[in-house]
Amino acid sequence: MVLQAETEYGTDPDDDTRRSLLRHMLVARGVDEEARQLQKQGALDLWLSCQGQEAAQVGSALAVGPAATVFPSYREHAVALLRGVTPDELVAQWAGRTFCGWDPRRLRFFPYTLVLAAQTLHGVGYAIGQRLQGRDDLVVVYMGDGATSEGDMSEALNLAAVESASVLFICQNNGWAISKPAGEQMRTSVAERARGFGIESVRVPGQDPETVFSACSRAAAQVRAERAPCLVEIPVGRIHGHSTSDAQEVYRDHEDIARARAADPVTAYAARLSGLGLVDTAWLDAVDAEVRELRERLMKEYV
Ligand SMILES: Cc1ncc(C[n+]2csc(CCOP(=O)(O)OP(=O)(O)O)c2C)c(N)n1
Ligand SMILES: [Mg+2]
Repeated sequence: MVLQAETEYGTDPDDDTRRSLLRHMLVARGVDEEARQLQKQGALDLWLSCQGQEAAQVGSALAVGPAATVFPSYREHAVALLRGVTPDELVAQWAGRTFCGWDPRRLRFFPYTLVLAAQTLHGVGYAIGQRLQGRDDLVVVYMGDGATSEGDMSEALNLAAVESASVLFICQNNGWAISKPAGEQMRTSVAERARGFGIESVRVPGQDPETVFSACSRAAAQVRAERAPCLVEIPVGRIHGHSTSDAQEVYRDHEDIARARAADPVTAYAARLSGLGLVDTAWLDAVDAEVRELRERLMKEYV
């Protein structure tokens, strides 16, 4: 069985949730941009931007709720901030000040994992262990398209399927594994591949946080109800290079970069909620002031 098509999702965000989606996206964008600037000034060793992926990250993180335990990859900054990681804690490890920076157990947000796809097995193992202890809270595992080429991912999908682990896999497919296009890594979608392992899956566009929210709410509810894994694949745009050390202009079509920038989910969603009258100038100014303060605090700490 396959999760229902996009138009059939039952769980639409209410107006407060829609404003919350936008606020978290704006905060994530501001912190990400400040971190990029800090890296350019030599204050951070490296930064992997999540710009272009905010709708996928915020939509999914709000949908699964605070009780879920999250195993991220290394680019889930919007998820991290939403879960309560402070901007300083988030940035500290990229300045070599900490190994992680936050309390993974308290926040239910595990450390970033740079060994591609290792977190997929950690997440499945954690879900199986929880069940053995009589708990069955949802486990959410994030990975990129490139990580799905790793053997660990196949092992994790198979193990989750046969053990009926309560895991929601969320693949942000930004079309690239550094300079390797997704089309050169796979012949089917990640969602189709999951079905081959016996895991229900769906592929939803990652530009609109409400679509992502609805799809992930539904998938999370299904994992909780059926105690079996699901996978949501979310195609997203990658606005910047893989990292601050990567000159994407060398290998990536300029029109492709321009398309990703034009499809910026943050500006699009802000314009949409403004157009609908759900946020006004005062609301946007207040969030802007909040973001500016967060950025200034980071600047003072790191420069
Ligand atoms: C096991 C392993 N092999 C190779 C690398 C080097 N590496 C780091 S990021 C990356 C690309 C990952 O692409 P994807 O999973 O699509 O995530 P994205 O960076 O696009 O978010 C590679 C090959 C690594 N970190 N770990
Ligand atoms: Mg990728």
